[in-house]
Amino acid sequence: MNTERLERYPSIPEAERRLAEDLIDWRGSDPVAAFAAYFRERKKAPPPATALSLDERLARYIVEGSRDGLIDDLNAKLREAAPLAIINGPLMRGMDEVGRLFNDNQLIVAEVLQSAEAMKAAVAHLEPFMEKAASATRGTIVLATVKGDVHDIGKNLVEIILSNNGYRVINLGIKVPPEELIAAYHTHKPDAFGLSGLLVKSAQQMVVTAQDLRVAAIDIPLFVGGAALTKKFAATRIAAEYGGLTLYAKDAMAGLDLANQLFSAPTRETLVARVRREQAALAATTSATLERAPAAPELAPPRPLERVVVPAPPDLERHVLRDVPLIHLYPYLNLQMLYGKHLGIRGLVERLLEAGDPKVLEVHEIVEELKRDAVVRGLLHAHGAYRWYRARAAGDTVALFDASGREAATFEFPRQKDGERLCLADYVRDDTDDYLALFAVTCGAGVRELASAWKDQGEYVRSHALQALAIECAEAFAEMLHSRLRTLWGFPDPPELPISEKLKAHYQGIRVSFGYPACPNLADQATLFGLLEPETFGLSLTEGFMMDPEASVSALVFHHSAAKYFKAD
Ligand code: B1M
Repeated sequence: MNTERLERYPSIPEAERRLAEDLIDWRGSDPVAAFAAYFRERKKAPPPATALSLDERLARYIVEGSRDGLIDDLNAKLREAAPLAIINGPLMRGMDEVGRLFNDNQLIVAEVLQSAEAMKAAVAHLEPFMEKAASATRGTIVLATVKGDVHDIGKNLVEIILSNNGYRVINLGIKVPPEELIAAYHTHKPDAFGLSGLLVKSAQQMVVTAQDLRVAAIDIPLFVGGAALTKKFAATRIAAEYGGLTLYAKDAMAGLDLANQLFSAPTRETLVARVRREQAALAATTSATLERAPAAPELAPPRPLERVVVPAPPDLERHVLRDVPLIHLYPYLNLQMLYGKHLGIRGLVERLLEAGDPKVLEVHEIVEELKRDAVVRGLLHAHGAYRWYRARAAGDTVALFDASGREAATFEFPRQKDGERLCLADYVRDDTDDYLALFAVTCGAGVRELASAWKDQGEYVRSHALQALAIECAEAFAEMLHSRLRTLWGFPDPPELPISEKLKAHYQGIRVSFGYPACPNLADQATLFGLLEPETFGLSLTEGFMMDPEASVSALVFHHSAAKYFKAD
């Protein structure tokens, strides 16, 4: 099926959309009859390209992410306009329309990337005709993932979106220390910085970076984004340390929208005033909350948990799994994350797939092809290690002992300040030997390099989808391995339990990862790495306790039947 021929949702007439949705959601007295009657009569009438002006056709190629006829029409346009006028004219109008349709929930991330591919192809065709001096930039932005962080997928999406909307983007990559940013400032004279990071620790590194940039007397606008970053943190912690304007962007398109407002004179002042006003308000509420912070409540004693029978693991050896077949991981893929969070499908993915929703089928086609390629061409490699340790709790601490009985490590876990006052140590016996399993898995080997190569070749959809597939394969590997450990540990899931229920954690025991709310101390990753030595299969830890490559997961596995997921703070 050539997805490029699929008509774009926005260009389907309103009446036809309603008839189709009535059918899918079974609305109205007889949606089938209504649908059939209409289409029996209707002549397919999207405005044929010939009915459109040359400029309208050029903009539509971008909106539809189609390159069919694009080059011919560009050559026709070159006979009447300069390359720069074409880029800043119909082509950029197309990208602006893409931004509007995305914000109006009519286009998804995957489609925006297809439009960016068409834009890249168009600009690449026009470049040879442009005077060397001619440049089409709305502004220059230096983009980087902060020191200690290897987060790439978010930053790369930002680069693709900005660079195909008229911005010159200098992508410094990952683990970028402040001094390198300062050097890039003097080299490239950018109009703004864009900092990215995945973890809370990276948000804290953004504060340090902002301080260092101010000391270096740099005050160009500073965009910040990242999964664990919040608008409040950006306002009260980063902006407070930076001399220039700090702008929080929740996603790439929000980043584009802010940049467009910032770099065009009519909207700049309004934006700056609005951002400063919002940040002042956030800072005010934060300090008020701090002043009002109630005195710590009298802590109720934690409710002792039932002492369960300790299941014995098969051994205490270190197990290394190399090149686990991807087809063993694929059934554990969380499609809601892969198709929804990463590729932009809005709604329940499983249900939309069953209903044959055209957009989800388009994404399904892309993902299925990539999954096949990953197996056939060895694009992804799944490696991991796991090991059980004898364990014993003491208060909020759990000590691990190796096979010779020597203490191998201790973990101190936070206890909830109120409510059930839970602590992970409660799930380990303190009166007799118990066991804990640890593992670390990765599917990221070579992904950054390959995704970057595809991105540079303008294959944006496959580049982003590859990083997303690697990430979700790492999560799938964790899910599959956890299931296998339960079986080996003697409490297998009921054979009839579907994977979809496992993805909802409907099994005995829990799997927690350092950095998550029950065990937020990321530095414990170093202890885990000391025990499992994942470096032997190419998985290392940065100075920020982030795992490199990016598509990696580490975890502790508890067997206690009363164990549940909770927030410690
Ligand atoms: Co995990 N993870 N994760 N994770 N993960 C978080 C971030 C977490 C908040 C979950 C939680 O606690 N509930 C938590 C961090 C908490 C903390 O900091 N302490 C967490 C943790 C702890 C971890 C691990 C440490 C767990 C472990 O294994 N021990 C581990 C670390 C991995 C490593 O070290 N390599 C880990 C692993 C992973 C996966 C690999 C499985 C996976 C991918 C991570 C990734 O994206 N690289 C993952 C995921 C998917 C998440 C969540 C669920 C989603 C993150 C996401 O959306 N990524 C996240 C929880 C959550 O946020 N709901 C969580 C997709 C990416 C495209 O979005 O990075 O936000 P994002 O980038 C966006 C915007 O931020 C913005 O635009 C981008 C594109 O739209 N933006 C900018 C970013 N930079 C910008 C710069 C700009 C403008 C806009 O400049 C102009």
